[in-house]
Amino acid sequence: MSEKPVVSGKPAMSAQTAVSVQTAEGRGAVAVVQVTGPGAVDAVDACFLAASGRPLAQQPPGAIRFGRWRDASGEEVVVVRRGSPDPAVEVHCHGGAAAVRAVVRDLVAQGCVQQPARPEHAPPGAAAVTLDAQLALRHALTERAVGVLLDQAEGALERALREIADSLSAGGGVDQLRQLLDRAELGQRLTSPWRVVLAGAPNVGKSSLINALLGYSRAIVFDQPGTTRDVLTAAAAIEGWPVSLSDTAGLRAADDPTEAAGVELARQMLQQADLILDIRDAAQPDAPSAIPADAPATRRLVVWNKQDLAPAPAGSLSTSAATGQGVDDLLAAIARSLVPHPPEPGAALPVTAAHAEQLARALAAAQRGDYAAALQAVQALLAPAGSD
Ligand SMILES: Nc1nc2c(ncn2[C@@H]2O[C@H](COP(=O)(O)OP(=O)(O)OP(=O)(O)O)[C@@H](O)[C@H]2O)c(=O)[nH]1
Ligand SMILES: [Mg+2]
Repeated sequence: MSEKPVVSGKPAMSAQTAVSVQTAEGRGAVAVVQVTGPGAVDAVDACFLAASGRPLAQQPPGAIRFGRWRDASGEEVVVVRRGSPDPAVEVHCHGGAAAVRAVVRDLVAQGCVQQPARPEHAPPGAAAVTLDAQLALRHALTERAVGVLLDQAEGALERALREIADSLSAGGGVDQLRQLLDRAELGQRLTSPWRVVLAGAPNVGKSSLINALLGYSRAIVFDQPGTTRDVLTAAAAIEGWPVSLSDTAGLRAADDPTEAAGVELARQMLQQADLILDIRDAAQPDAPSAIPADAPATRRLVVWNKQDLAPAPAGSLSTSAATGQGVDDLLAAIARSLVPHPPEPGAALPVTAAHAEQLARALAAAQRGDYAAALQAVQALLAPAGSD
């Protein structure tokens, strides 16, 4: 989750002055960039022209000053001088990504070192993984995701890793590592949703079904095949897990160029899917699956729709988008497919791709009997935040 440090042209100040973006990524009315360390006031003074004309160095701590950023944009900013004994300055600028990047870039050019935002409540000496979880919390997509990330932000992952380190020291730990790695996908999906794609032949009821799953009318439904052309994606929470649901054009060899473009888009969506819902028409039980052979061998659920018109094959997952029958069971099946073993409260899980990679390295080392290398990989995750 950490931002990439910007490389400065100037040598970094000897006692480090750090710049970090305190607000969440994405659009917001205002962003806050914080500068801390001995050179904070000078660095901001080099970039900021107060409306009063008086440099920040001549303002008392606590002063809030309006002015302009000294770059081509001349953007209006508010600067807050904080801190004694430790100097700190906050720059409040427009929330757009470009404005924030420009402010950070200019401060880095003054010798500040860019760092990931450090949450106010990060305990001193907290492991890097705990800080990562606190940062991930800002991007949690659902309340359930918040709950799981909060457990990690309060130390669940850190504690599990310490136990694994103890086991590795005693020549064990493989099963514990494997268990943690099994949850790596879930950890990352708490901040970036699973992609669930509805696909199938034209007219089987994909758009009707996405509307039924979402609980509101998002996609156009029509009784002619070839209705949906573009991919339509909507955010949803299924049993509290963040999911993006995509409706796609009916898969067939289409003559119409617009429809053919839609079918091509649908094929591309299948390549990125975490779960494919292969929608069939219960009234046409002998029709083969329309999912192309080159679709990835990812999770897949066959769903027989229009079960109000004809019985679905015994034991299959079946729905009627028209009456709503089976829709709740389908939601439950999607959740089970994505998260077969929901974590119990307080359970540990890795939250970033970097955690997962490091754990995979540790597991591979432990499996080949190199417990020292495995321990080293785990200890890298346990290093105090900012120590690398
Ligand atoms: N009886 C019945 N009709 C349904 C059901 N689901 C969809 N339909 C009807 O089937 C027709 C096609 O529905 P759509 O949802 O547009 O089908 P689609 O798969 O999105 O079609 P394309 O976008 O053309 O690929 C419409 O007339 C719907 O009202 C169902 O469960 N039962
Ligand atoms: Mg459709």
